[in-house]
Amino acid sequence: MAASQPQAKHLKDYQAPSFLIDSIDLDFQLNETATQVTAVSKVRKAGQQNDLFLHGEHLTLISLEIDGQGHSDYTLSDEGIKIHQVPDDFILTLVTEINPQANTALEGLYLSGDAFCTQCEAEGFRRITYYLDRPDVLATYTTKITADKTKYPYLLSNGNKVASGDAGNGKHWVQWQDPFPKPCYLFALVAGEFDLLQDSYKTVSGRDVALEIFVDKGNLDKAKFAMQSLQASMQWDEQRFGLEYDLDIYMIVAVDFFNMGAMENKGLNVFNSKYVLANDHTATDDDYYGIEAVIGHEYFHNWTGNRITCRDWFQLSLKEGLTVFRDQEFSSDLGSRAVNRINNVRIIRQHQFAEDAGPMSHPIRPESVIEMNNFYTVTVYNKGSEVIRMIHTLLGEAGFRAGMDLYFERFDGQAVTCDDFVQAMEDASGVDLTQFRRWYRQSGTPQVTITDQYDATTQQYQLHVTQQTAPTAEQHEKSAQHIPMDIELLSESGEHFLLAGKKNQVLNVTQTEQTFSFDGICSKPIPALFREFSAPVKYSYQYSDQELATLMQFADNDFSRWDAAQNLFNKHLIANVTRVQQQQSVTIPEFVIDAYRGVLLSNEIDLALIAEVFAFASQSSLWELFEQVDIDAIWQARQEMLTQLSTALADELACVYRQHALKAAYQLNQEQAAKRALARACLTLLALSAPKFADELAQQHYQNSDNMTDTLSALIAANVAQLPCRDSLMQDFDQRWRHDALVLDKWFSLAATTPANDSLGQVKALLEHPGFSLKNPNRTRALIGSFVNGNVQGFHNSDGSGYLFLTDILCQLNTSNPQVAARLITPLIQFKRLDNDRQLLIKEQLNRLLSLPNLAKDLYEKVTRALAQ
Ligand code: B3K
Ligand code: ZN
Repeated sequence: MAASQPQAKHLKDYQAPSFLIDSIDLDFQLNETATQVTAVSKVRKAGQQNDLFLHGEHLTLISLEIDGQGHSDYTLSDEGIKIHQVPDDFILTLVTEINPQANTALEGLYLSGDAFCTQCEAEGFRRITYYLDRPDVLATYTTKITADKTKYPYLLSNGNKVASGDAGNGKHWVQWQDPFPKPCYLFALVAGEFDLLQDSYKTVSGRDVALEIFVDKGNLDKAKFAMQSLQASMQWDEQRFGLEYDLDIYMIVAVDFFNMGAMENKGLNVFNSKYVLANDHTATDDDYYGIEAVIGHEYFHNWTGNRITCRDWFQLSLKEGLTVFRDQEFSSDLGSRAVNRINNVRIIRQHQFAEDAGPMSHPIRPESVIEMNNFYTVTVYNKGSEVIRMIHTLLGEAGFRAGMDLYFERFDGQAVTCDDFVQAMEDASGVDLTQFRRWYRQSGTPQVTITDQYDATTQQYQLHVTQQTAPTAEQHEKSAQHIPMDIELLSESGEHFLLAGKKNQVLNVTQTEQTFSFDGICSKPIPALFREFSAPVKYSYQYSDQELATLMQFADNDFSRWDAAQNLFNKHLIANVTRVQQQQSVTIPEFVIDAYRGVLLSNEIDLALIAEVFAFASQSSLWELFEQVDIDAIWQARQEMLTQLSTALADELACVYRQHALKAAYQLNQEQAAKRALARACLTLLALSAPKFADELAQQHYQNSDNMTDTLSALIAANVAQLPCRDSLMQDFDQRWRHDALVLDKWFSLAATTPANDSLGQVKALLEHPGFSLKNPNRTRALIGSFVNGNVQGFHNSDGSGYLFLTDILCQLNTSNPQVAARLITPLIQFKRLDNDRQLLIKEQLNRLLSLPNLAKDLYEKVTRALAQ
């Protein structure tokens, strides 16, 4: 048990700060093991209290002065310092010492390789100095950094560089000034030796902004795409939202040791190198799109997050949901809207629905938190974005834009709440969002059930809609949500019935039970429901195979076509799981195979969409379809269905593969990417029924590839089907790419997802690979994360060995990097729908964690919530 039990904080207890800090001057004397930080803050009283409490952790206090006088009336604790009897207005000078080298949690100031860098969100600044570490305290910053000249030629912080000089003894210094008041979570400092890519951007009002991307020595050629993405982001935000950049310089630094994707620090983003470095030989199409999206996301935060920030951390979705929405729109405007939508929905269905159904369920605005880092979740981010998207659907593009304009006009420079945002949307558009606000406080996935009725004599069609949200772990009472349901109605031959003159209509589902009537419908229609995934809900309607095939072919909305294919597969998967459980054989009707054949050979359907239809849902994403998850039956049913599809479509798959595979020198564009994706889908599926043939194709594919996307396609096919060439290709890849950390991560990830019987043994052996280190989050996620999330058979082995293995790793990470540990634990806490034997094995491991003497609060929160289920 943790020494003293960590306490939760509650949204309802929010109180405005009783002191404010208007400006802070920071001085860093950088040293790997003993960095001295001097913080001079202008503090003023804003409430009734006489004692000032400042957060601080892992700090050594050297001195404390008030208005230049030594002050010893204070109390230190593990959480911070309480300074007693302070004046109303004063200058507080604090000198502290920290040890960046010992900081393996990668929060606060730490070393990534040979460079110093920081990560302060959510509550990392308190590891740098004692401070009011809360987002509603906004101050202007000046930062002076002094360090060794040769080891740290670049000294960076937020804002504009205002002075620099020689400090003697082989040291130099640089001073930065950030004119925009900000909360301390946006503070950043970087010092190191880098290669620098420079460019510029002329803003819409004609200001020149210097753009700088810092990468490890030798990686300059891999920063170009990130630079283009940054310029594209700046232009897009001007065009779509009328938002211009505000400083004279925008810097991005790529580091190898980083807990998450990237961080939007004002004017100085720090990025996981995974989201910066790319060239055609090292990066896949998806890597490129990921870079574009994350560069965009962090850039868009400058307005949604930095200029307007959160009042408290419960409001995190104010900036994250909105910024995810903005980055999704950016990717969709630049690339394929359909492919983007499909992939965003895959995340919701696979991960967010599972979070809602698990012990960590929470509304997009959580109400109670022990460790804030545990709430950077698919719910806050991705469901948060879906909630913004619903507002966009309800208001329309013009209404939404008016709402955004009003939001910026009202709140620029302030720390605000989700309610403030919704109010601006409502005021600007006149659309009533009273009931809609419930999405912010109610967790869980609404289940929408739809039945219909058609009357040929009156030509009236009715949709009966019911909604119900099951109780979640932390919230038992649920009410009806305001759900926008975007529909199309198609005839049997695929023609559209016009709905108020249009092919689609958005229905407002607001009651527990509701009926919608449509007149003038001359034959029984087939409804396409939740077009474009217009709400983050699960829905059911008893479609026949024939109806789904019609939607796959004729729905106007690309997402709906893909979704119909999902429904068709899922419907038969569910039936086949039952058959497997009853020891019957798995079957797929000829008609269903024909429907897939029709898609594969279609000249009408976009290639990218065909590729998405043939990129079948992973094992664990199918779990959402079941109340009780029978891991082995689902595995068998899926595997056999895919093998049967593969057998039946072997000729067509081979033909489509040949038509599109490896046709031209690599270029990153939508058309080519679609061809590569389709070739991969064909090859991977073919490998299941024709391993000998696929083995030849995979080898050729690997040898002839001039890019990482195709190289990986060959490896993926060889890996999932355990083709004979698998081991030699893997070996060759390892030899070839051992020097490149990001590419090696792909190799670790493939190795971890091998379907071989002794996969756990192989993963354990790889802990000794020279390129592996638990200290590096990317490597840890590549090997351990891929195993526990992507290797269902290996991790969920009924002997419990996978659970034991993960827990052993978590015990180590608990002390070195609790944030990474708390991410990795996810598959271990979402056990409620698994069989009893596995549940028992898992609980045993969770109890083992709970008995650790120093269980970090990140893990404590998740483990206790899981065991309380
Ligand atoms: N705001 C950061 C995430 C910080 C995570 C802290 N554990 C990146 C982002 O969402 O843009
Ligand atoms: Zn973000």
